[in-house]
Amino acid sequence: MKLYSLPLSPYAARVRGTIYAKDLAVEMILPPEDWRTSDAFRAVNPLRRIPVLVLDDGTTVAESQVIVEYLEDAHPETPLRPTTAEARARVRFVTQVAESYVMGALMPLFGMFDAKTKDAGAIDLQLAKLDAALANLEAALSPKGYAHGDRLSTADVFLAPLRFSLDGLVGFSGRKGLLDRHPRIAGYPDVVQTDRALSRVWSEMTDGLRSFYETRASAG
Ligand SMILES: N[C@@H](CCC(=O)N[C@@H](CS)C(=O)NCC(=O)O)C(=O)O
Repeated sequence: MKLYSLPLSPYAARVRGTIYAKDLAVEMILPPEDWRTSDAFRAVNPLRRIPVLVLDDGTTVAESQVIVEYLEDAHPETPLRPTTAEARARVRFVTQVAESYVMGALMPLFGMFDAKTKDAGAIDLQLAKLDAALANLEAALSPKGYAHGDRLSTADVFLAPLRFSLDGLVGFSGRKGLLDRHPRIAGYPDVVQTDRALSRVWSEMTDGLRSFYETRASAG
């Protein structure tokens, strides 16, 4: 298998976390330079988004949540879903809050803070939306340790890249108090550092962020 991946993409990072946790042999590949516009990449993923998993027979699987679920179905030997239906529902609830509400509020903020003319009112509204989403995520997390219970689950492979991106926003925007009301989310990097798969993803995203800033600096 091959994975079209970008080091800093929180979506690709979820899939890499799943692959590392399961010790799967997957070659990581960068998309072609013109992936956003090329017809060749559109043939790989009509949505023209990263990540995309390419199976050994050439079949492609796109969208990070779909890929994580596919890997879980196809490679259940190291399960990242708990065993009971109730526990699975709780894990899926964490991933749903993280994806639909937190990521939905977080990602536009990078563009808003990066804009030449910043709209302070719109930024404050979006930050309030993010804070409300973070409060919901905070309430959904286990009091300590992994996102759900005491072992790695699909919720963690979503949460670790999300948590990295939150640090990224703090660095990018200078809003240092972003996580003050959310101690479980704030402390989650300690859990990441104890886990082989999550810490590897965190380190790759750190390298990706460094390259991002270097490229920006050299572009002036
Ligand atoms: N819902 C998609 C989102 C993936 C996504 O938006 N990836 C970004 C890279 S981080 C992308 O491909 N953006 C398109 C672009 O930059 O043109 C998923 O979960 O895989």
